[in-house]
Amino acid sequence: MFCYQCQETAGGKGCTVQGVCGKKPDVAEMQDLLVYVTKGLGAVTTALRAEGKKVAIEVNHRVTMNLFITITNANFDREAIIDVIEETLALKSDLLAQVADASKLPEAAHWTAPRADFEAKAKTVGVLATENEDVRSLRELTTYGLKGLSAYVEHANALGHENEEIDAFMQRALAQLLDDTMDGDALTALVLETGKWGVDGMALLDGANTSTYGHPEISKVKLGVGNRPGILISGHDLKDLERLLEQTKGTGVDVYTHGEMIPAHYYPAFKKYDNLVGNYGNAWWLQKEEFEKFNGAILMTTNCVVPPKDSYKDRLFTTAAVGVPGCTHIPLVNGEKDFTPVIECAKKCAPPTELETGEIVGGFAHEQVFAVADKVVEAVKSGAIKKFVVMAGCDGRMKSREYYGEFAEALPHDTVILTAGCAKYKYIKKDLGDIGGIPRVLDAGQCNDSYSLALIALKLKEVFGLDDVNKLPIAYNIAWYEQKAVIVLLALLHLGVKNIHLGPTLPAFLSPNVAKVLVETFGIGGITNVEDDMAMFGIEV
Ligand code: FSO
Ligand code: SF4
Repeated sequence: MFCYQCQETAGGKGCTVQGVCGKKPDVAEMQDLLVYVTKGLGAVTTALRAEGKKVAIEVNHRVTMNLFITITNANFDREAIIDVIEETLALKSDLLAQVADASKLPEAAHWTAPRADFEAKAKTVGVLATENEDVRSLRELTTYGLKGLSAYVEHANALGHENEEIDAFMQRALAQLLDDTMDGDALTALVLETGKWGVDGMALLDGANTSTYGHPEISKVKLGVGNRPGILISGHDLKDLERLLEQTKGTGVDVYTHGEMIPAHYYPAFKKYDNLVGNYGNAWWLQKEEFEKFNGAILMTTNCVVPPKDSYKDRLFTTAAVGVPGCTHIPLVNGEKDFTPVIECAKKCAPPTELETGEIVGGFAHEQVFAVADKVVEAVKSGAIKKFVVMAGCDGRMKSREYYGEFAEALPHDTVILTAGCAKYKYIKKDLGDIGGIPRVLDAGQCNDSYSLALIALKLKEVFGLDDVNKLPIAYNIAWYEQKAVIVLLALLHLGVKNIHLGPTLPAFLSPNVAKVLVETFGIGGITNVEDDMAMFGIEV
């Protein structure tokens, strides 16, 4: 196997024996093959569109789901992935028969084989199949951006929001990743174009979430527990949370959010459920201890699942793109999901063991921040706020990420942290105070809500009458982990944001030449230590 798509990749170079995430080589291979056949499907649908033919929504959904399955910590179930490859091959064959002139399509568009041959093929189509390291780097950077984008589009689709243009782009880009005539310049342009569609994808999801559940508002989220059995729901899928809350009404089972589901509490529509108790635990990487202590049923709606311990494996359920061998998967049947097995499991469980008490405050997505914009602008003008620091992104296992908690604490009191994604768990429970009533940590929501942070920056640019978003007093100190963070980064680059610092380490999939282009064109950099970085960001401590 060879995988270097996430920040925790072995030795900062690549996982070759087994994933640091727990992904075994036989699963990694099938993910490689799934990406390959999905590229082939993209080539077929792109040819159909070029011939003026319509591509069905189900095909678009197949592509996004396939890519989502291969995101870090989404699916460890080899058999389930093989089933998806078979389904994709069948779909691809049907569509290929509709292409008038298939002679120019790449090999991946034509390739099909019985299950028994998957393994041999998989070994030939991985990341290292591209020999030139710069071409490989640009191809993978695009691929990871597309994976992140597919997750956001899938969540929007789950709420009935579609954007055929984004799907058409993703499929065309997949096809272009098979095209050996795409040189470095063409691939660099494709990377940047992916960022453009990343903005559109996040806007699609923002529209889906806010039109369905209302605009996030300042909210307090409880961290303690009740005395009834519970279900812990993790991941990003708000539709699954809604279904679960509807189905647990009157059952005596409480629902708690975990990890990236915490921002659900900020949406008006979820406040009406009195069995939505609060948030339990922290970011994804602490789940082994926290799921054990939760005692109840656990529902993983998206990444990030860690291969579970036996102590709670029978209480862990998956749905959508997520898969863990041996855990019950709740399928979508006729547009609905039946969470009865999850609820019945919870009923037999003890209430959660309390980890902490207190509450956090969040809900600072675009509309809420715009509502207090006068106050914010006044604070900037008076000098009460000297700088905003975007600390969005991801949390993870590496000890080096303690930097982010230390950085947040070391920031002077005239700075405000803008955050989104699970990176916030490093500092959201610390009392960093407020500036004239404005909390010093403003959490917009999930990683996809980085879109809100971009809108807030654009709004500030307008209010202050600036011609360039980079003239704002905003520093970008972003923590990344997996491929959704890649699409967020590409989206920010598309919006013209410069001098973003990424940590705790730069992506292994950036070749020296590609990294050089990003540094020279966009001022992208890494991090060092809190003290030096404060100076580097021009923050006076
Ligand atoms: Fe992932 Fe990062 Fe959203 Fe976390 S991009 S790791 S679970 O911030 O948040 O899915
Ligand atoms: Fe390694 Fe990350 Fe790939 Fe897992 S997802 S195999 S940890 S690079």
